[in-house]
Amino acid sequence: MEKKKFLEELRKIDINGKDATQLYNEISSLAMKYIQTSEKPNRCASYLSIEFLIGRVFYNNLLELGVLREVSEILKEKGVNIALFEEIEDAALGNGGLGRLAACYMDSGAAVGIPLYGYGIRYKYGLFRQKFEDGFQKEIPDDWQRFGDPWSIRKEEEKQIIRFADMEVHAVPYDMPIIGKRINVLRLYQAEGSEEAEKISGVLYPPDDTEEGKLLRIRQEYFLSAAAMGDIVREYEKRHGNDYKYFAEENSIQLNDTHPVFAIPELIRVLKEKGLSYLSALKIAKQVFNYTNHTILPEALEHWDVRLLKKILPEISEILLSINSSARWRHRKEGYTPQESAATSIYIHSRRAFSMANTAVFVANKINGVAEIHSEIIKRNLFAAEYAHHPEKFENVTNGVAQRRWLELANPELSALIDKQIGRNWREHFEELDKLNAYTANEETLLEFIQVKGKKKEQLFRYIEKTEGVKIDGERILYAQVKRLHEYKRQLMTAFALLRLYYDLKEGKLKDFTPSVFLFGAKSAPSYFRAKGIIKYINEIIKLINADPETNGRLTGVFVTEYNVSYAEKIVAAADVSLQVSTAGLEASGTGNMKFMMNGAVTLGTMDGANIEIVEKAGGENNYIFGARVEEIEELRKGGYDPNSYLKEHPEWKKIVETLTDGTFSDEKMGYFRELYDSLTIGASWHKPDHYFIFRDLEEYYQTILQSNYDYKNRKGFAQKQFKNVANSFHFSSDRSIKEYAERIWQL
Ligand code: 26V
Repeated sequence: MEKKKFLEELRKIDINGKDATQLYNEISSLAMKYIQTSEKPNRCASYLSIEFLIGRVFYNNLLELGVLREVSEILKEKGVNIALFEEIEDAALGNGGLGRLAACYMDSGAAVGIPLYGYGIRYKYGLFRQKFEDGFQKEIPDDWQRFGDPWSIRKEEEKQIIRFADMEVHAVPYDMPIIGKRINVLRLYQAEGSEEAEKISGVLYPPDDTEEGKLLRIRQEYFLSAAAMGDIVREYEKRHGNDYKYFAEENSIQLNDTHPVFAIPELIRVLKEKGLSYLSALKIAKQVFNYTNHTILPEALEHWDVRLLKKILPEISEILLSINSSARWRHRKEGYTPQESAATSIYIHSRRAFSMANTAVFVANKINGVAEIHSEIIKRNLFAAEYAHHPEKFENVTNGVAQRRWLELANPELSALIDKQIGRNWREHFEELDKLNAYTANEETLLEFIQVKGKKKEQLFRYIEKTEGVKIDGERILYAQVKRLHEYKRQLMTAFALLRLYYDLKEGKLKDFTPSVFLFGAKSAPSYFRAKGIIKYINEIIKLINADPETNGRLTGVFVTEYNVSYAEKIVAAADVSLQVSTAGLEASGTGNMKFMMNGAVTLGTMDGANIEIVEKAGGENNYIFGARVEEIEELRKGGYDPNSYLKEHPEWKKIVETLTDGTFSDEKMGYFRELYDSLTIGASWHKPDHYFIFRDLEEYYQTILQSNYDYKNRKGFAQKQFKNVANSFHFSSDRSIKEYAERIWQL
């Protein structure tokens, strides 16, 4: 980029009479003029994902271009505070970890100079925006495009036609530059052509509880897959015409979970259309595709009904059946037992449906989990049959996060402190953070760290006061649990612990309690009844606590509204304690845990996902681990777990849990709380009572919170634990992850 020229042009911008949106568009468009994407080499990797949770690009892009400071200064001269653009809402084209991971990986690919090209969907409406009414979640459509989209370029000339049996749809690419050592491209497709067509890129995860909803999901997944395959094949043909023998050499395609798995039959379909035999096409597919699994929760593993598929994608359905036959044939040849055959089957007779995960597992060259424990679990349980015969296909790549967004941008104050000790190189070489270990006992460094933490908390508390109307003052220890709302993440367990703190404080049982703030942030899927009940319940508890003058000043709860990437940047920088309390074995990795660690929060959590690696790197003595390990959970699941007898033996917890039904709190007769109570004590739908083992871990959780609270009294000692987490977070850079993908999976 010609930095000087850009800055000169920027100086000329007339700000008079322009509002934030106009200025934002003008400055962004100006920057775009100076961005030249890198040449795409013959050999590169493609990353297919149904979600890309980019967050706000304005500051990040200026940072990556190396002009953020200058732009801020020039604007200041003109009387504009660069923070003005925080008014511009970020596009949430994703809903959680999987989507944010895709965004961090794009960032890192560019930063370390790997040719990595993203393919996704340009949803008109991203994940809903959240409001609370009386403590109930309300969803508002996320019309992000109303601010303009200056960071993308519509590529009309590269539009393609995607064919369904009953309709044709135009896939129009919008290219977003991803800036780093290289400038890569994230290509998001918009569906056009008719009102029906437009629905395909209408909204992220449309409800799939009706047949129409399921069809729309299938259309979305196929739309993304077919557009991406069309693009990759077309690029290839520019170089080699109809000779496909170099295709596998030049392409690696990463399937981010199963949503883009239709890319497999689609590539085979296209190659057949070009004249290759089915078997040669399958052979190519087996070399180019790789699959990342991001969850083992059965309800999230996709199965598509053959009847629905036949209706709108008959050829794809036929090819899936052929792949199923190929798999059966090979399994026989390789001696899979009947049980193993059944477990790996692509077409599942009893459900009359295709297993998208098994399709990916059969075809993929490499299959990976996203943290060590998760990769072990998929080898041992979910994909055990395939692992028994093909251990060489399995890899682990532990997730990572982009330190440029999650440390440099989110926490300039801590970044400055790090720069002072070890220089600025960590932005590109995060392993250098290790050098901070030389300062973890340095009194002056710790005092500065405490100051930075205090400042970030103060900034967050002022922001919360403005946006949520909750006033928090004075020295507080800040506990944070921010993530999607799901039962397995056990926000409900935190709610119980919080209520217990409140009662114990009132009863004078907690003498030396350091004033604390419990912060929640989470969106619930709109149709997830129990998750919505948990939100309401937490909000009720918070209302009770915050209104009580007796505990006020010692305990505060806050459930931030509209938790998103930008809010996360503020929270991870401020938190003292990162709550990561999923049932062991169920959180594939977590990435929030890494963001908190980088910013000097200790992890208070279970031995699950990447928590295990965090503790391994930063030391058990610098974190707070509690609860059943995965082996114990697996044992309990086999039988012998009785949540009701636990409640009988622990009246103090019984009292707390019964606030769900004894009238302490009201869900306005909507039945939410009763249903939650029943799910814990009787079981509901296909789940046993307390399916996520809250009562097994509750008391230990509570004691661990109290321990951390007590330890915080020694502020310097606690800061040392926190700073050790910063110093040892270097393993969790997505630069490291993406290099592992490049070396071990893409052979780039
Ligand atoms: C499934 C569904 C089902 C339909 C409704 C919407 C929805 C949304 C997401 C999913 C599965 C997503 C899987 C996922 O996000 N996994 C997360 O991936 C992170 C990145 O690897 C990882 O850190 C988290 O532990 C894991 O939960």
